[in-house]
Amino acid sequence: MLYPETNESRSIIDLSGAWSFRLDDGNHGEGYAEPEFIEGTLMAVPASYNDLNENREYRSHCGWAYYKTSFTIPRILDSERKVLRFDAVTHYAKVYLDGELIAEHKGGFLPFEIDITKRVEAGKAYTLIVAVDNRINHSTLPMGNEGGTAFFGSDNADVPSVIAAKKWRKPTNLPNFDFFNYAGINRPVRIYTTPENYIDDITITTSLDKTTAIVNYQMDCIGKGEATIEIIDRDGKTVATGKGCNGKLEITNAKLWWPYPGDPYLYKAVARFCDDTYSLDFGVRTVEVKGTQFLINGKPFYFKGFGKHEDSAVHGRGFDFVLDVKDISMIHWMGANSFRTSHYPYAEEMYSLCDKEGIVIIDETPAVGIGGTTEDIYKIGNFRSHHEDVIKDLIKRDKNHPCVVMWSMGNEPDTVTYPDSAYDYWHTLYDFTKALDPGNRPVTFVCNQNNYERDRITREMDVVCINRYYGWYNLSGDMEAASYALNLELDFWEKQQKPVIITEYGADTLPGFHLSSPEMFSEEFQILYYKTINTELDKRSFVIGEHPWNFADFNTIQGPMRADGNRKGLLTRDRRPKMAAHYFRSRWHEIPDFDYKR
Ligand code: GCB
Repeated sequence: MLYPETNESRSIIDLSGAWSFRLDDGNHGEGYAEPEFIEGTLMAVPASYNDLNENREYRSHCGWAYYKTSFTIPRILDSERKVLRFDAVTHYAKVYLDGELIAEHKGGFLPFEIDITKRVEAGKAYTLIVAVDNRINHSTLPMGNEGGTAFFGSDNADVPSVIAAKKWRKPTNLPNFDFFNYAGINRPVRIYTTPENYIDDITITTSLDKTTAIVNYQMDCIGKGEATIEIIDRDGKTVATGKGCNGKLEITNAKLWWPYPGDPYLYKAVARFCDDTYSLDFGVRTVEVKGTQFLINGKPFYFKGFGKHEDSAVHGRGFDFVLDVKDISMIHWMGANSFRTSHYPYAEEMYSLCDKEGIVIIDETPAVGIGGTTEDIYKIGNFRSHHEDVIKDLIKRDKNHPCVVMWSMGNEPDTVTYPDSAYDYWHTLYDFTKALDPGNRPVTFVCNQNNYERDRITREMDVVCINRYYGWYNLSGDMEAASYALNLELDFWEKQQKPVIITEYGADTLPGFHLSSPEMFSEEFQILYYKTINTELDKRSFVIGEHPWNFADFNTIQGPMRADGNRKGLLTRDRRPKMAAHYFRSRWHEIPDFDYKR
């Protein structure tokens, strides 16, 4: 799916701004959205609505909310094809144009679009209403906990009064995951235009034959016309040209895309079809898992980076370009080279920044929270087809980004309560994902701290990605015992002969809380924790990456284990470094991106 661009043949009308907004009061049933109903309070688009109004309902709302705006297409665009594009509406959207339902979309982190050419006339004003549902359950990704149990705390205690109170209270969202369930129109809404005959999609894959890049391209064109493609290098020189909707091109002495501080070299593919044009940046690079190594351009890469979140004060999960630029700067500052889009696909703009800045991404679906019940979630949940749709859409959206080097199908599913069901589910999904990616990237999912001997499926992934909290959630505060336990587990993984990334490890830390003798929550403990674990990781050559949890503090559901959010950030929520950020900064600037542990 192509990101909207303005060029000689295409234009964009940005619908960002102040929309009218109202929370459903629960009296109108699902998806009620008449234009008269909607006049409400002011709401920013894009943004999460939760922190933008002091009424507590905004934060705790569970159900539908309605947005309304209006637009007019300029007459000058009358003859163009017009597409209404939503980059992300979280989690379920119904779109009404002048009162008529024109689209529905499930899933809160990927784009969807509607061709409105036949529905709108240039020069006329239209009303656009978007109904948004933030409810989560066993059929949604991320998953809600239908058992009525809060993610944190002992809400499940067998206390009659508590059980009665849970039945009595208003319907409430119970996330089976640890980040705030921010909702709303989280990413931009745009109308873009194309000519009548247009380029619908472009797929570019590259491989290398010594120093020559083989570039395979595929243009999905709608209508009649001639298709051509031109590859332009960074100096503006044409290095290859092709005719037809697909073909194979060669770039001699190709410059490769390398992670920073290497040169993340990008070529530009200018595709033309009839009157339409689209320019796409792409990189020439290879990715491969070989033995216990992860090779980029044939060289063993070491992942230094983080699990992140799209999260900031006021905006919530709303698209924030300023924050993305700041985050990239902090990633470079710390000497990191990668991150995982935990726990959902991020805004497309971030991937383009990472292409340009040479930052490697493990691209994750929103499949987080699969579990949380004593029953077999793979049997009682109804999420498989949605999971497949999300993977299809993710790959369709991100397939051309050189920064994306691996797909993560999800985070911390239950793989041990019913290990055979988990095996069947994830194995078949792995095959499904593999078959879809034209770029043939490695595929994985991220496993939680569990009985790794009982878990049958994690070891089957191309790269074993494990989240481990030795010394925090277990053996709490005892880093000697944590180190002992970690080593026992690493002995197990060593035998599997797979590359392993520690995709999460960390300790909640209150900035400014200092102790002479490190105990939990102090800045000194966070450093002790990481130094202890890193010492052990450094001894194992099959451990090919370290992703501390988390890049920055972030908001989550309130509960007895969280004071003002999850505080495991190396940075505070407003991106100030804790002491551990300085520790990693000096460590990572010493660790090479390639050939570490050789
Ligand atoms: C995890 C989850 C992550 C949590 C983290 C924590 O294993 O993957 O979403 O935020 O632990 O801090 O508990």
